[in-house]
Amino acid sequence: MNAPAWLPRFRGPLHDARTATVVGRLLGIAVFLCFLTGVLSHFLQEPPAFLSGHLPTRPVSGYRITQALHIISGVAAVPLLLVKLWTVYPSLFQWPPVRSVTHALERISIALLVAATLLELFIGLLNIVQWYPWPFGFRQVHWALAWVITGSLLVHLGVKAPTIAEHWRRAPRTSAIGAGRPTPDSADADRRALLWGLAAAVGAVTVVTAGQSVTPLKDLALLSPRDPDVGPQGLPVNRTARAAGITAAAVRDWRLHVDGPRPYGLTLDELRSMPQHSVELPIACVEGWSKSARWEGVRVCDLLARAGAADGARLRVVSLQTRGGYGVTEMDSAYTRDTLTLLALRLNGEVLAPDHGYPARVIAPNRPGVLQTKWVTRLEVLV
Ligand SMILES: Nc1nc2c(c(=O)[nH]1)N[C@H]1C(S)=C(S)[C@@H](COP(=O)(O)O)O[C@H]1N2
Ligand SMILES: [Mo]
Repeated sequence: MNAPAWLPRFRGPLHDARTATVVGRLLGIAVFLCFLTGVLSHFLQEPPAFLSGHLPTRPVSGYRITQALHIISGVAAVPLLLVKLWTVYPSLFQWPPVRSVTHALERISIALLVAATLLELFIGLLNIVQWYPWPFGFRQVHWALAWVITGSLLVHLGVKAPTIAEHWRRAPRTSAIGAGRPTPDSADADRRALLWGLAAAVGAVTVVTAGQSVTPLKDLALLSPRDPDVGPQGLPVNRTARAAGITAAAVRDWRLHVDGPRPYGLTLDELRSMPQHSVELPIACVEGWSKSARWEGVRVCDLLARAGAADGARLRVVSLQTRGGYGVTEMDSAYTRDTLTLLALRLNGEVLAPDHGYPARVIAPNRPGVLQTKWVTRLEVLV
């Protein structure tokens, strides 16, 4: 069947399978890295039962690195995806549009793959700039889309496996035959130019975002919404005390309550008279910025032992917060057991600033920033 005359014709040499394979490979690496670091981040935030008690608390800055990689690979995937789509978009106009049931399924899976990936990257980018203009929970949707992408990507790779295999290596030079006619490798120079341009684009977006967690690049972090140096006590703030609805009265009447087999309460002075420990740990936000700091306070394991909790108890942490999410979090036993996990009272040599969680906040090793709960008032031992 001939294609109707109104369909566009494409003659550009880079709308070919070799370019699609080369760019697809690079995109695949970025997506794979993003997927692995994303699964890790999800498990640290919402541990499945089989990981309970086994969450890794070392290296203490592990999450700082993996989440930076997540953001960097996600941002790098944007120019890669755009070039990949540009390379293959002529096949949107293939004729006939549907040849068989298998062909129809393949086209549906690609539509799903493209739509889900565009949406995934888009909401991820908005999350980096802390803009949530939608009514759904970001993390649940980001997680679900990751699996839609995985499924449709596997179908896509399966269908395209023969083409990918055929174009994995550069075609051998065949210029001897058919002089003057385009040969399979006549597009090589164009392709090389495209890939250099793409490398420059990926390099540029990486350099201007990576600085929010890679300190030597911090002056180049033009696209990062947060400067890791700006904020009280040298640390950025995501939610201020005011935004969390922390009132002066609530802070004045503050006591720490520890619920366990032998519940007790402590004033701030009593807490300060317990053995104090000092740790160097980063806040590593899921949005990609991170910053290391020195924290001083009481070990969570000491507080729990005093309440008669069994070694390695799980914990619910309740803050004074009255508005917005993350006021109540749970802490896996891997952290409660760890002597680096503190109920911190001081930051970088000073009493915690109100925006950093005064009077007391949680700080634990290798933990997503979102779970380092501020304005803590109650620790509940879970059984
Ligand atoms: N109670 C409470 N604790 C919280 C938050 C919050 O919104 N409420 N935000 C978390 C997030 S997302 C991060 S990244 C860190 C930021 O800590 P900082 O403001 O001390 O730098 O605090 C965490 N602790
Ligand atoms: Mo965060």
